[in-house]
Amino acid sequence: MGTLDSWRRIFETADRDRSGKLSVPEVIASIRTLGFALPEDTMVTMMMSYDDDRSGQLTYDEFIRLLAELSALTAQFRRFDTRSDGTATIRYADFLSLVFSTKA
Ligand SMILES: [Ca+2]
Repeated sequence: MGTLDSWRRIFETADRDRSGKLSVPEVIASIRTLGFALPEDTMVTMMMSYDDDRSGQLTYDEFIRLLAELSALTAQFRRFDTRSDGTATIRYADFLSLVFSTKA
């Protein structure tokens, strides 16, 4: 995932009702469209952690920060998911390094 332009396009595509914010179903549909195969409750948990004003919806900035961290964490996880089966064995120290390295 790359330029601000493409992120703007992803947001506008996700914002089906053109409200300027993304609801839970809009976020879930968008993340799935981007190729992340995640259970709904996982996506809701991720979404809520970026919903800074507790509005139940994500602004553009909140959504982009969520996508950036999701992409970064996924890339890090894949280094440990050596069989590409969605599971990994990871040492505690490596786990902490992984999580903290994506906080920008
Ligand atoms: Ca919307």
